[in-house]
Amino acid sequence: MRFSRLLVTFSLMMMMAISNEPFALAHKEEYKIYGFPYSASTWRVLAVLHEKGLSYYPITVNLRTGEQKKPSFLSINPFGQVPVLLDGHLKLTESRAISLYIESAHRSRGTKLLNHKNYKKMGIETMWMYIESFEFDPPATTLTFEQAIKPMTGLKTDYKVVNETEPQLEKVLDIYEERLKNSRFLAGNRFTLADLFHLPNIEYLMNTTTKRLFESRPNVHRWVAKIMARPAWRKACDANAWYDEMEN
Ligand SMILES: N[C@@H](CCC(=O)N[C@@H](CS)C(=O)NCC(=O)O)C(=O)O
Ligand SMILES: *[C@@H]1O[C@H](CO)[C@@H](O)[C@H](O)[C@H]1NC(C)=O
Ligand SMILES: *[C@@H]1O[C@H](CO)[C@@H](O)[C@H](O)[C@H]1NC(C)=O
Repeated sequence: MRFSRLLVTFSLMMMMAISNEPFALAHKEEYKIYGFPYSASTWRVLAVLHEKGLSYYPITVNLRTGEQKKPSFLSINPFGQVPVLLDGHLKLTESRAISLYIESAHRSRGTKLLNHKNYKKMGIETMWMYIESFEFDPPATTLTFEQAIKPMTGLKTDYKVVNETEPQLEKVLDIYEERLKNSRFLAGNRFTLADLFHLPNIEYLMNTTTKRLFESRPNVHRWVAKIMARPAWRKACDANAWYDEMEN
């Protein structure tokens, strides 16, 4: 009796040591995600969850009916935006912060999306994450909004804005083209959060004429093809996968 209890305790300790995170398998309802299956920022977080092999509990906030601006949702995120992550009593907004949180909480699980142990590598990775946020995202989001989001909601694309914004994106892509000559991914030879953060806008932009800016740069093109093909990404931006998860 005592021996078997000891054995159970020992096995549990071993499991925790191996997984480096207590109760890693009991996460089924651990993460609740308020999101929308056509929302680029929601996809960013879902990509991380799929890379890590974590399931999640999806809560749909219908952006098409303006649910995100209703008092019930504003009490969850006063900015009226998705995604929002709930981990027990912890609530986080901002898709990149949520991504970093999940990656840090499950560093040894699934795809390792950052170098937590090497502060120099981490520095480079953080730098590329911020380059995405401050250099790539502003023009990319404008181009996505004009050419992909507006038409979906019955609004007209402003081609003057598109024409003015594309050169800003080109400047960034020229720098990426140089970087990717000598590096398989932006922060080095491994896929990291820095690459992943680009995917939501790229997914939309590859359906627009802006696609040519990516395709005319061979190293950028190779990188885009490689990151877009990741199974975790294909699942993240598949609306059916969101609804399937709701049924589980
Ligand atoms: N910086 C935020 C942006 C979130 C965001 O823009 N979410 C969009 C969907 S992709 C949204 O909720 N839009 C609804 C609205 O603003 O009314 C993040 O990365 O999470
Ligand atoms: C945008 O640029 C294209 C290609 O140069 C041009 O044909 C078009 O007239 C421009 N549109 C606007 C509204 O400036
Ligand atoms: C891009 O276009 C394809 C083919 O029309 C479609 O299946 C896909 O959902 C589109 N992707 C986005 C992000 O709109």
